[in-house]
Amino acid sequence: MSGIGGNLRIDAERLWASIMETAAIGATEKGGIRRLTLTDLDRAVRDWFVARCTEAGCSISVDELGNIAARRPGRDNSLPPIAIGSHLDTQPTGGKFDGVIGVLAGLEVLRTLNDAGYQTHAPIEVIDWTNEEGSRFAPAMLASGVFAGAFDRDYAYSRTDREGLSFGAELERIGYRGDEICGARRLGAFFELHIEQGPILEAEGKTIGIVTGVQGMRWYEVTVTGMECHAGSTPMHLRADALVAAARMIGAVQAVGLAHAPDAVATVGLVEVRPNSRNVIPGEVFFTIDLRHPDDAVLAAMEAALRERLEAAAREDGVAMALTRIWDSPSVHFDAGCIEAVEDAARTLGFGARRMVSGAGHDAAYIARVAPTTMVFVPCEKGISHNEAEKSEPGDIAAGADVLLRAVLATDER
Ligand code: HGY
Ligand code: MN
Ligand code: MN
Ligand code: MN
Repeated sequence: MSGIGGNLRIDAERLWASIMETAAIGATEKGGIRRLTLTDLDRAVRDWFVARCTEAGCSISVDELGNIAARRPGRDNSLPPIAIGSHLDTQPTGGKFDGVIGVLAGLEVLRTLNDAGYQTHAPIEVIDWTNEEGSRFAPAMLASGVFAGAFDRDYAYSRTDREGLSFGAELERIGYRGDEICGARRLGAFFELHIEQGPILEAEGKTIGIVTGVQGMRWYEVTVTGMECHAGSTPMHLRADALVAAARMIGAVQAVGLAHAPDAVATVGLVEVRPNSRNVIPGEVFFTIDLRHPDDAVLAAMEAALRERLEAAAREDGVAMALTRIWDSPSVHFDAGCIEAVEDAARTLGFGARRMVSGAGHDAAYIARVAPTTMVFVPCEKGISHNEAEKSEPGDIAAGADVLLRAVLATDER
């Protein structure tokens, strides 16, 4: 890349300070963040983001899914914007960096361009995608999925949390239901900076992950129905214990994951026992399953094996079992041109880098359907994420943001 663009570097301290500022919104005692989608804390961090981008001279648009786009004009505003983004919602025991660094690195790119008086050819947009985590409202990446045409608006609005509150009502309540049609605008390219959320970069001593794609992911819901009965007066051979059956099924989920390891992963993360009383034999258990694998055909085989095992367990334990797939996000391959821009930037800036597939899901997985897309990973300590102890170094995050800046400017110049 020619000219001053090649010499621009982000302000690492300012970026770190913005990350620590947002970490205070929903801070937990253990040093993490609890900032679930469409809660008052999500509204607070959105308000913070809109205020900072407005101060940076951006125009703000909010679409009907609550996706916020902060736009910095370029020389030719008829061109589709080059977008940078990620998410500001977190897991219940989330960390300071998951999603946040992708949005705030975008803000830092805008600030750096402003400081340098650098005018890009195309407009630049920084986007906060609603409900990436999928913890409160399943599935994950819901709003970037609507933007990419994977879901329709009303399906997203209809999704409810475990208290029965709907996505649409909560979006309205926090005041972020915009009127722009979600997905109506074209993006020229999309770049997402994210912590790796795995151990590879740290183990190899690399600073930058050049992300070539995202593995396939499927989510399921299981309801096991037995018979509530008295814990004291019901003989063991007369029971239809939903929790004992569910426990065997959960063991089967792990067995399916292990059978296709090391590339497969299988997780049961949410379990509800009803009536959840210590002297009642559980009559019903609800639990979720998260299956992932880089190869969609293997993912399909894992699903078939899972279904067979759960049905056999239900028969043997004399309970009913309903297994519903609620989400299927096929594996994704990112754009070769964007990948090269990231690879060239890491090489020019002298950072150790390697190509890799993402184990975690990201908004980029859906945006890749509608725009040339890729991701930049930076290490996190011991690969720990979705955990309040999540940690990433200021130097690594700054390196990722500089690679992002350079890749965006190189794409803008093409
Ligand atoms: O589930 C995921 O991989 C993402 O963190 N939502
Ligand atoms: Mn994330
Ligand atoms: Mn996450
Ligand atoms: Mn994610």
